[in-house]
Amino acid sequence: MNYQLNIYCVGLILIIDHCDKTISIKIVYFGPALSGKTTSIKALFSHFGKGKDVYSIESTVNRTLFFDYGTVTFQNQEWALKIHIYTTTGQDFYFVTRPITLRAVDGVIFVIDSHEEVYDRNLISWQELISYFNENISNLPIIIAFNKQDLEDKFNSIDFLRDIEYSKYKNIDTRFTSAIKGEGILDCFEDILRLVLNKYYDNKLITAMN
Ligand SMILES: Nc1nc2c(ncn2[C@@H]2O[C@H](COP(=O)(O)OP(=O)(O)OP(=O)(O)O)[C@@H](O)[C@H]2O)c(=O)[nH]1
Ligand SMILES: [Mg+2]
Repeated sequence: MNYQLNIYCVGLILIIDHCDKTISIKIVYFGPALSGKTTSIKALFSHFGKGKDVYSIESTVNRTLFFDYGTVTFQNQEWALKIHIYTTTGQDFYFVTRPITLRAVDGVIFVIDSHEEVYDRNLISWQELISYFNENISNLPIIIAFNKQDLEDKFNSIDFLRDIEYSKYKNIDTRFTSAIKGEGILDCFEDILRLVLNKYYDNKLITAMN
């Protein structure tokens, strides 16, 4: 058994493996159908020169059936930080897969479709996301990525933040992205890592292990 320690923290899991000297965290891209989750993960992996390392379970028309998945590892002399990255499917036919993919998540990038015609789909998807966490949602690290910024007919991000009562959430931030152009994707990823790691640092869970 490799894992010497699992830390359970308001429904979230950070796994520190002292044998392998690896810290593993899990990030999930969540959001409504066709908002750009798969495009975002692919753009992220392209940034790291790992474009071929995203594994997708998808239909013949390139819609995500279950999830996309890939890992990125950052290594210093002693420790490795291994980040497991998933996307959920936006298709409601397969919605039962979404809570499964979200299990033990450390941080969520909520990918918004900024096209004004689909505003409500984003709200419904947000409501679904928070329904999986109950009261623990207010501490969950979340980056809201207003994707498709290259479109002309976008809704106002402020309206969305007002409608979800953004100020209720403690570990949240926003970004503007255009996944199709690869813009803002790396910033989004850095931001979610910062929120996740700060959270554990604040709880003194990381230093307590040394
Ligand atoms: N204009 C524009 N189109 C985008 C952007 N990101 C994604 N798309 C397009 O939106 C469509 C859906 O993109 P996907 O990445 O498959 O979306 P998804 O959220 O993974 O979709 P599902 O997994 O089926 O829910 C594709 O045609 C993409 O090319 C963007 O930033 N701008
Ligand atoms: Mg997809």
